[in-house]
Amino acid sequence: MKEQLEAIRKAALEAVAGPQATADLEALRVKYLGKKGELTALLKQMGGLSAELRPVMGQLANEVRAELEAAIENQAGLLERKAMEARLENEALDVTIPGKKVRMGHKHPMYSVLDEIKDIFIALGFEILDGPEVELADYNFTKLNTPADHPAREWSDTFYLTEDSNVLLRTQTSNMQIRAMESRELPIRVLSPGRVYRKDEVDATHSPMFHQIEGIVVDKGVTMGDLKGTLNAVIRRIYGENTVTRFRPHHFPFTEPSCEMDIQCHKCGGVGCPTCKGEGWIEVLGAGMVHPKVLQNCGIDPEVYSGFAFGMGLERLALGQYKISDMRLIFENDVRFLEQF
Ligand code: 2NM
Repeated sequence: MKEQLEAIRKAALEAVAGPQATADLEALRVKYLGKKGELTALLKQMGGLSAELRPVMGQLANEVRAELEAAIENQAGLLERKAMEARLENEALDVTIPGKKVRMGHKHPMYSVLDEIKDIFIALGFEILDGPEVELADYNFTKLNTPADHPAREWSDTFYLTEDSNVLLRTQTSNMQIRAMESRELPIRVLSPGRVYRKDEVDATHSPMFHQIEGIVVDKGVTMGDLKGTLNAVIRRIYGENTVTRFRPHHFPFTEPSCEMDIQCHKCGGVGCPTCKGEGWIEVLGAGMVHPKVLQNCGIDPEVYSGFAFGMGLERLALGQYKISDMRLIFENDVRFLEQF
């Protein structure tokens, strides 16, 4: 029995150092130490030994088992470390490889112009208000003194969202002026820029979606003088302190009196050139004193309060500012175009 045990010890220890895969090592463990393993088989024969020999062989068998178990564990640890090293090598990251360059965008030129204008009005004490683009006809038209039979409410001009013409895409941002007058404590100074929608065909100067900047001031004793002073100050900030301006009479349903504001062409000094289409003047905005009916519609007493309001197109402003000849370029978002600003 001693020889058999020694033989198993020698063969097994040699064998266990061989396997490069855990499965092979496990097979060896089963072969020697498993229920039907070689060492186990020998242990089962112990019963047949003499009383003197049994403890001696028993001790030797236990030594062999312990040695074998230690050798298997040792080899398993070795395989594990090798596997980890291989993984580390495979999954290694070269942190010195230059990264992929992220292409940074920048603000759209039209929004640069808008931000500049917002800053000018904020400095004058205006609040900036956002509002819904899907609006009730009441807020887009009726309360603005534009009743149901007014030509501005034609189906051919406005995107209506319901058959009864009560819900629509706003055609101007004045809806926010109305909401501000209705909900805020007076006095108010509000600027509301945003998208507006009209059923226009696309060409160099028209788009069914464009941006307006409208503003309103309501307080006791506001006059046409405040309107002219404020708008002159703003326009000179935008176009230069020496800009010459003029106000022409006009008509809007929501203001009375109403006017349009022109700047003298900065290219030709008013003589007439392609930039001003020979006029010498360039129209920049519409304005007027808020109609007493509009104030009344918002629960404001026109005998106590008065106000002025104005509106200008942001695209036209941006086109002029950046000398862009076609409005479509503003909306196409071709990077080759936008990169230039
Ligand atoms: C314009 C021109 C003139 C305007 C009027 C109002 C309100 F709400 F007070 F009635 N908001 N915006 C207005 C006045 C808009 O756009 C060319």
